[in-house]
Parts: sequence; C-alpha cells; structure tokens
Amino acid sequence: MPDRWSFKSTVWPDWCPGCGNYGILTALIRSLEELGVDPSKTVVVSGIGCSGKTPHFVNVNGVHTLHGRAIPFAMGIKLARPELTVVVHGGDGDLLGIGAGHFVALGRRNLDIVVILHNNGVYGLTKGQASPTLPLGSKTKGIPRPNLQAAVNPLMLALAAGYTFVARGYAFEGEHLKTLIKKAVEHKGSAIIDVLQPCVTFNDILTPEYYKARIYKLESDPGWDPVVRTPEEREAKLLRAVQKALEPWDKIPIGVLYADETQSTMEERLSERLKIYPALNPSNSPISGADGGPVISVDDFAKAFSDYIVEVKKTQGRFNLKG
Ligand SMILES: Cc1ncc(C[n+]2csc(CCOP(=O)(O)OP(=O)(O)O)c2C)c(N)n1
Ligand code: SF4
Repeated sequence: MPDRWSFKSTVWPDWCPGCGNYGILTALIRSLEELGVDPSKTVVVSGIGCSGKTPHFVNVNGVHTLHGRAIPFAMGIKLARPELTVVVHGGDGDLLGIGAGHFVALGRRNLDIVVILHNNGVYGLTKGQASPTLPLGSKTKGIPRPNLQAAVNPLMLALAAGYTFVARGYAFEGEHLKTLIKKAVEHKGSAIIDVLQPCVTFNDILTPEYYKARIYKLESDPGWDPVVRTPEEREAKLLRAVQKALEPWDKIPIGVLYADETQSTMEERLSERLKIYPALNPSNSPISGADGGPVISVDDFAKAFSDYIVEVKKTQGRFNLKG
C-alpha cells in the first residue's frame, strides 16, 4: 500500500509562504493515502493558475491543461477509462470565469469526477485581479478601486447545475478537508468541494483571520443529514442545502451540504444505451503495430466500424429511438 510520502512528488511547491494551497495539497495527499487508491489508476487534472500547479506536486498521473479547460479534459479521461479516479483542481477564475460553461456541463452529466475549487477571490497567478467570487464592493490590495461586479456563489451554481455531491471546506482545516475529499471520491457522481483558500499575497480581505472568526462545521449540528437516500427526500434536502449555501457571511458553514445517492451517472446512462460501452476502452488499445505501422488494415477497420454502427442501431431499436 503506497504511503503518504510516495504520493508526494519530488517537485518542490513554489507557492508563496502561507498560501492556502499547501493545506489543500496536504489534505489531497492524505486522502489518497487513506483511501488506498492505486496511483497508476488516479489522475489529477488542472487548469492554469497557482492552483493549476497541483498535479506537479502529486505522484499520480497528472495533466496541467489550458485555462478553464480542466473539466473537459477530465471528462474525456473518465469517459475513455471509467475505472480511473479523476480529480480536478482549479481556481475560482479558472472554473467559474473562463471555465464556467464546463463547470455547469459536468453537473448536468453527473460524471463520476471530483472537482476541488481553490477559492481565493482573486486571480492569484496573474497578480490579484478580482475573480468571480470576490464580493461586490471589496477593495483588495491588488485592485485600484472596489470591485464593481457581484460574486458568483459556487455552491448555488453547483446545486443548480445538478452536482450530486456539494461541499465546502477550508484550506487550514486539514483533517476536515481530508474527510471531505475522501467522501467526494467515494461518492458516485459529480462532486464539488468549494475550498476557501486564503491568497495571503493578494487578498488582504479574505484572510485566515477573517475565516477563523466566521467558520463553523455543519456536523456540529447532530441533526444535520445531507444525504438523499430516496428520490422522495430530494427536494427537501436540496432546499436545506440552498439555505446553507445562502447563509450570510458573518457565519460560514463548512462540510457536506448535499449528497444525492439516487442519481445515475453518465457512465451508467451510456452503458444502458450502448451495451458495449464498458468494453470499448479505446485508450487501452495499441495505436501502432510492433513495426510502427497501422494496427488494422483499412478493410478490417471498415468491417469493425460497420459492426459497431450495427450495434448502435440495434441498441437504439431496443429503446424505440429513431435510427
Ligand atoms: C486563455 C487564457 N487567458 C488568460 C490566461 C492568463 N491567466 C493565467 S492564470 C489566470 C488566472 C488564474 O486565476 P485562478 O483561476 O483564480 O487561479 P489562482 O491563480 O488564483 O489559483 C489567467 C487569467 C491564460 N493563461 N489563458
Ligand atoms: S499568489 Fe496567492 S494563490 Fe498564488 S501562491 Fe501566492 S498566496 Fe498562493
């Protein structure tokens, strides 16, 4: 069983001293260790930004993609290899600015992917511009005048988009965040953890002191139960999650807001419609022969392709869809 140190890569994290990203990285590594995941079957995917460096520091498969495009990369990986554990890391600029459309699409599809949002209220890597989560009227030291745009609430957006696991964590509540990541990985479906992550260099409003004075854990209420076990209780639990997501910021709840175990995933829906989907696994197939030439002749390809089309048509017929 790989230990914590084997999940830590040899690349030295170059985040600013005191950055909340260190807490998130530690919680991620400890959760992977405790879950006992196989590093060769785990992928960390990121966009651009300080948060985007995360895959370099974790000793699993990693992809550092384009700004805002971590989720589509992750979706492609998961669809091609459904057996992999896929975790996305992105900043609030990355996932809720340029990548907002993809963020919504993942919720609608309910692919079995975990999204960890490094929410620091600024564009850290590009020196502190206002990001989509910076509250209206905030004047951080990185911007010359108070913010003119209203903030997106990531939890509300995730609930509206259809994510079936929605949680909020805090970068410096390491044990708590580790537990949230473990639950998100174990959840079947799209999971989002909005992690409050102080950017100590550019955001002098949302500081560790600010959060320390406001944060409380949802689990401190023994009656808090966010899990939807039957479709009948979905609406009531969703409404309670919305209430928590909208709580004014003088008290900030962290913990699991919503966990719906009753929804099918995209992988299950595809397998139902196209019976051969789980066995397709194109990424497991060789892409060239031993001599470097094509693995299949044009005639064989034409036959395989026509067999595949016939399979799709048969399946469509079973569901009475127009072919
Ligand atoms: C298409 C594109 N636009 C802009 C940039 C410049 N850029 C690099 S990082 C970044 C913002 C990062 O902010 P965020 O996603 O909040 O991550 P953080 O650095 O705060 O972790 C931007 C705009 C880019 N790399 N690509
Ligand atoms: S700029 Fe902010 S988010 Fe980026 S490493 Fe420094 S403290 Fe962290």
